[in-house]
Amino acid sequence: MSFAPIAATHAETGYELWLRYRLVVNAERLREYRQSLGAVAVDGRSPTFDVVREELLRALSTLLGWDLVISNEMTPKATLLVGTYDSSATVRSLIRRDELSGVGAEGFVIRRPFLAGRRVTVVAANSDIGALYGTFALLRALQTERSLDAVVMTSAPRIHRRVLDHWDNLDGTVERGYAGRSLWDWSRLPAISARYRDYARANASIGINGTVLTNVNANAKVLTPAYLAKVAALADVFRPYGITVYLTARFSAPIEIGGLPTADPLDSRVRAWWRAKIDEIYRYVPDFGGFLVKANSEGQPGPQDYHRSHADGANMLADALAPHHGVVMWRAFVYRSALAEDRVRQSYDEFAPLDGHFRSNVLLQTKNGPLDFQPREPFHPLFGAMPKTAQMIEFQITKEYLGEDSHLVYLAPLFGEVLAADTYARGPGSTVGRVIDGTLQGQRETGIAGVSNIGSDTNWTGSEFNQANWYAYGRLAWDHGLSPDSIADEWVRMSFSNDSTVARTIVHIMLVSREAAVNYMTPLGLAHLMGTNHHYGPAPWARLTRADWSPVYFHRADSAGIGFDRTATGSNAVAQYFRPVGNRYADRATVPEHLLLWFHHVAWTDHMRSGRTLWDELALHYQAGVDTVRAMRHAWSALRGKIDDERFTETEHFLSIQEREARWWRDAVLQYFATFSHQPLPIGVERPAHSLSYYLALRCPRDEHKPRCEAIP
Ligand code: GCV
Repeated sequence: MSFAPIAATHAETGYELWLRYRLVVNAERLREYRQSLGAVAVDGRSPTFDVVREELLRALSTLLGWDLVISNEMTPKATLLVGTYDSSATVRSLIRRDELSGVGAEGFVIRRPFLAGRRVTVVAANSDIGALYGTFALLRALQTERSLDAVVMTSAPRIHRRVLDHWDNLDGTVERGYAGRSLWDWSRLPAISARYRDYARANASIGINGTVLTNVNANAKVLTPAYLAKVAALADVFRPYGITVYLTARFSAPIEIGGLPTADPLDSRVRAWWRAKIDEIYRYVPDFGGFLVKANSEGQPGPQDYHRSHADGANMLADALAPHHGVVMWRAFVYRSALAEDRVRQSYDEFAPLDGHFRSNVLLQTKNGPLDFQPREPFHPLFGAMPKTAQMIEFQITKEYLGEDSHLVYLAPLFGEVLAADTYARGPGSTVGRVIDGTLQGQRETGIAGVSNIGSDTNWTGSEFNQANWYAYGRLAWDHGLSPDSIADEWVRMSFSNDSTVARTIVHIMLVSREAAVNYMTPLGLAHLMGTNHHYGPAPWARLTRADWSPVYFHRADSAGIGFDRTATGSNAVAQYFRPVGNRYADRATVPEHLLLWFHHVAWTDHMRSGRTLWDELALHYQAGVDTVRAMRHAWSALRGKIDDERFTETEHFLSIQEREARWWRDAVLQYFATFSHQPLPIGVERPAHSLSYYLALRCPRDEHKPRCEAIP
């Protein structure tokens, strides 16, 4: 062994993500790691074990500053061993069978037993992919400079399908441009770029095991042979990393590419067409995962076009996929333009009666809340309400409604809040997390989806801090009990530095950021005050022909008050929740104040729990949002010189945009609502810099790739 030269410092582009291996700084840890992990054996042969070797070589040679040699089987000198029960006799001799039996196909154990008088570190699993996940867990511990005593662990994912949904189009754009340009270079595929492998590495490192390559607003062309060859090339790259490929299925594909006159799911020609198409897909991709489908939603075709139900549509595809062990992820995001109704009721009303009608290989994929990825929503009432149906949750990692790239908003608190919410479906403790992981209602198929924020930007996600949301999604998909602060701490230490001041400062900024965004965008249960075509800046005055998409429809401000009455005197959406939850939401005395205006129309002068009037409380929340961003900016400025200039400057710039736009939100929304409330701003709220007419005239043009509004002075 010899010391490798320390890598010359180079500009930080963000490309390495959290797999940013650097020499361990803590001298005591470095000594411990060098003593204990200096000789490595990866005792197994397969493409996945090759990935384990490559990753260990890349990581340990840098973390330890070693010129490392990795042997392909156990040696007398090896102190770190990676293998499976089947691949390695040494694993079998050191790890009891029953220690592994509980971790399933993807879990792993890390142990530090004695072998011939020496302490060794063993990463063991039942499968090669489990060994890879264990390897990444060990590396995470080293990157965060934890003592080796703390790496002993037993870990298994709580949810089976942990999927990224790319809303990527075949022309290289991404739905509304949130994630920049698509990562998939369809014109060059099946030629493979190194980026695809790095994408797979990053996902495997956090346990993501599925990717839906294409937009839910689907294009049937992806199911044609020319595209299937490209899909197969990606699947080949992802396979050793345990990542399964899925596609979106356009329901009208039998007409568009199959030449049939109908796509009626009960028509025998249509069923035969899908069977043949699916058989063909499996010839290209033998381990294809299945389809994600958006049907009869926002203009997408679906079974209702033929007076068939969602179950008829999903089951038709499920039957054709079943012989290949594929699944259908059928989205529950539907709403009709029935103005008299409450849009947030519609998904439940349409799907709850279908419980028990879906095949066992259909997962109903439901957004976290009943509206559409708002900064805060109550959990979706379908969770727990369909005990005979496998239910997936869909989060949005990309920040469609949360300031896209330029606002720093760490989403783990949002994800965690929903997963920990108690549905009461089977009494107290019936959390959304337990519905999704199948333990509450006994589902065998389990899944979670995150709408990807990954594009072709060098730093993948458009901003450094958007990477944290990809990371946090993966970690929570693996274990929804993890805390947002521990995930943030890991991510910061891996991505930036183990310096405790740096870590503490950045973690703090991240942890306050989501509530800040709620406060300056939509506090106290307000929703969808964003401009209707760009979803970026404030437009509470916007009114569309499609009234159920309009801010005015959602906030219902009038001279008496503001908020959507969803109690029995209004749309009665509260009745969709299990009784203790519904009753709690229905009663002004018990509804959580952060959801107040979601469920109630409240007079401007009514008193809140603080003793303040609603108007004053609302105004102070907007001010608190601005103040928090200002404090985030201030905290960030103290990191100058403590982290690299590139990422310091990028974030400093974005935070300045965020502060300016938080003020824009506060001033535009409060001035608009003041035209109803006729109340002055309370003491403590800064006076708006511009008149309401200024904000009304501001244009936020829609740009396909990165929507941005005109700069606010
Ligand atoms: C993919 C919202 C978004 C749409 C998106 C849709 C969906 O309405 O604005 O861009 O379309 O959700 O989730 O299907």
